[in-house]
Amino acid sequence: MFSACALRVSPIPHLCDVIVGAKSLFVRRDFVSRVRFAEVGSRRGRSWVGVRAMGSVPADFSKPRKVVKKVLSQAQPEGDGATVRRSIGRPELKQLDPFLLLDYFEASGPAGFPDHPHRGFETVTYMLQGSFTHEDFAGHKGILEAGDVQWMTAGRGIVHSEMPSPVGVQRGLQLWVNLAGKDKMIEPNYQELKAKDIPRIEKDGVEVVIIAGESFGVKSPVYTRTPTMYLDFYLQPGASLHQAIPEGWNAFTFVLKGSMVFGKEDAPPIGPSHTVVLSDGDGLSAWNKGTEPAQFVLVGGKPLNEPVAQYGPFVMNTQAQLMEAVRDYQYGKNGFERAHSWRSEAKAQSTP
Ligand code: FJE
Ligand code: FE
Repeated sequence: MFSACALRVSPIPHLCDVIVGAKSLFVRRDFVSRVRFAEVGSRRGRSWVGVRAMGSVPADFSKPRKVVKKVLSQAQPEGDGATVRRSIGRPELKQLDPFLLLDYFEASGPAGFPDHPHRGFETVTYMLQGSFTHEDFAGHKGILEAGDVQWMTAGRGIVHSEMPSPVGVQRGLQLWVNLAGKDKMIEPNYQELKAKDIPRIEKDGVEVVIIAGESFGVKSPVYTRTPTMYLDFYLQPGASLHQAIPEGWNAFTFVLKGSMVFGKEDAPPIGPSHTVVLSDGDGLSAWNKGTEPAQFVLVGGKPLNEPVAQYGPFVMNTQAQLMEAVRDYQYGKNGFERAHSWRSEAKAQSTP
């Protein structure tokens, strides 16, 4: 009963013309991206056109994003006995404004990131497996479990300890999002979300965890001072997706499991631990053409277009501000007042 239809991009923005035989109708372009068949009929003398949506037809992004760079991350030691696969932040991917770093971390046994400072940016920690204890010099502490997110705005200064549980295997991602100059010296702040508070949508073989931004019409409750999107996608073999990404934002993907095809259907598949930097455009199409389920994160953000002066965990705009940050930390000033009288419980336990 359903018959193949022709599509014509209409001169009316956001609409497409679906043509079936001699009849046609206008539908929203984002809907048309999934139209495969339409139907024409008549009832009580009135004719009508019906369309059927399908999940696997390439989206009609007017400017689809493509792969412009592909980089493999090897495991490297970091912190105290932990291992990271560094995506953004490695020499070939020094900065992708507003992102400074993405580490996929793995730890088993006693390992972690003991007492250290931050100023001028945000750290976003997303646990994939196991659990992780954190505590800071202002008395804020807690445990992150699989699926939980901690969105920490370091602002003018945080000193903290981040210690994966010594029991079992801990895996997760830590993203560093830069702050605009006007926000670098704000009071520190935490947004902590348990897995159950983070929207998770499943549709047509695609599951997405919406850490920040919007997907499938659902928004994350996280406030991103630097406009950011952060999505964790799971695709069954044969599944595909079309995700809008604001034009002008920088965006990249990092593959965690399986293999993914990005940008165009005949592009080569990308395997685990690869970072893919995307060209500009209005959206990303992605396909799992493999035989295993695939997982990848998609991260995008509005560039700050400001100079970046970085010395390890201090990220400012100028060299002078950077030297001030190091001095403030050394002398316990301007937000680092408690830096030296404080020692984490984790550290106190391991060094009497
Ligand atoms: C840091 C070295 C570090 N990646 N992934 C120098 F290891 C760190 C640091 C981390 C980190 C922490 C977690 Cl929980 C996960 C990470 C680096 O803490 F901040 C500096 N400056
Ligand atoms: Fe830290």
